[in-house]
Amino acid sequence: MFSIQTITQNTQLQAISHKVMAGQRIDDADCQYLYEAAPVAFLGMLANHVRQQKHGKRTYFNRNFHLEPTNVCIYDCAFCSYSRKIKKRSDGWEFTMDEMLDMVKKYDGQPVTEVHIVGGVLPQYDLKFYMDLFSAIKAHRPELHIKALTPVEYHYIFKKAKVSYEEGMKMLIESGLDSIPGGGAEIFDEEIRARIAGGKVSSEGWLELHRIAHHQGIRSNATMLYGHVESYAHRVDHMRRLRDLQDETGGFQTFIPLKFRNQDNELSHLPEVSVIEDLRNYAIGRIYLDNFDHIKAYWPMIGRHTAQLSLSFGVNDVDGTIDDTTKIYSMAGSEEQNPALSTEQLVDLIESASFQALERDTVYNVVKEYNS
Ligand code: V47
Ligand code: SF4
Repeated sequence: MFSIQTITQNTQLQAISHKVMAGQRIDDADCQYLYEAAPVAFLGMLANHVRQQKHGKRTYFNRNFHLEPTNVCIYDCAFCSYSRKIKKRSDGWEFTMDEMLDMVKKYDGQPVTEVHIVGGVLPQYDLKFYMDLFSAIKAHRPELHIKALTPVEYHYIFKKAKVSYEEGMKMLIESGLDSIPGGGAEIFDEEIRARIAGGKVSSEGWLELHRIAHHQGIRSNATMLYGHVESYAHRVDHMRRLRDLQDETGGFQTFIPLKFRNQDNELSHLPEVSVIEDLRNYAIGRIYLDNFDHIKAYWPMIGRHTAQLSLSFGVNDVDGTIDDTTKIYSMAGSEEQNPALSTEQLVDLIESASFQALERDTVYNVVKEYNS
């Protein structure tokens, strides 16, 4: 008969698994211990149990594309392979409003449901620019969900426009902003953040902007950039701050662990962590973040094969079709150099791992159920 004792003789791990099986929350010390001591098979079993309780075999994807206004940036994050510093501006791109609207119009007649807008930070992309952009997109295609910008941009553009976080967020929502992606979180620990995050928005600022967005009625995602100079304790601290805010507002939809990729950036001397560590990290995220409904493997970053494996380690979302519209990860060395998957390919990826595929919109309404 299968039991937890057949997977591990370690009594501390057995005690943690009893808590999880009983639907109890694990604490920070438990989480730290999982990182330090739990074998990947044990974590997979436990995380898969939690995911099956919440979602059964249901696994989501959407039809989306990205708009990246610029890859020039005033900040200088050590892990970023994408940005061209302002001094090397001529190497990068800076799209105009018209160019961006043309990119949106390219999808006319296609059943995409979401545009994800994120890029570098530059003075000309200010609050007014984004208000005009969102309004113009909505005027052209009202049903297209705008998931846009992160606290990195919000902090900068609201400060420049001399408006409070609350006022700025309200103005963007009135212009058409529908939800907020999870970027810019990196690692919240202040010492690590100072080393890698190039002077952008503080951890407190990141959390406060999501809190305000939730209070104003929109949903958001959260990321964690792992596998660089942080320790396990920093990952636990990061997830604890997210779990606390989620207890307060309930506004987060999805947690997205992002694996540090080491090509062409200031941290290129660091090796990337193993696939085993990726799977352990997804599983621990699922087990610890008991108040997050969804855990996403972002396939353009982690690669489609690891994304498929992750479905047995607590993950229940693989992001979307993308249509080769993002450069962040190919420039950082991901195996996905021209990220684009058709819905058929995404469904096959999910079904061949023995899960059920569902197309969703950004806020997890089901668009289509597949039962091949
Ligand atoms: O904040 C940048 C990360 C993030 C590297 O909410 C890197 O649905 C690894 O947040 N190695 C932006 N990661 C992307 C993002 C995102 C992506 C997909 C879906 C959603 C969502 C959000 O990309 C940045 C940073 O943490 N990043 N460079 C790198 N070299
Ligand atoms: Fe700029 Fe974002 Fe790259 Fe940091 S991660 S340098 S804020 S584009």
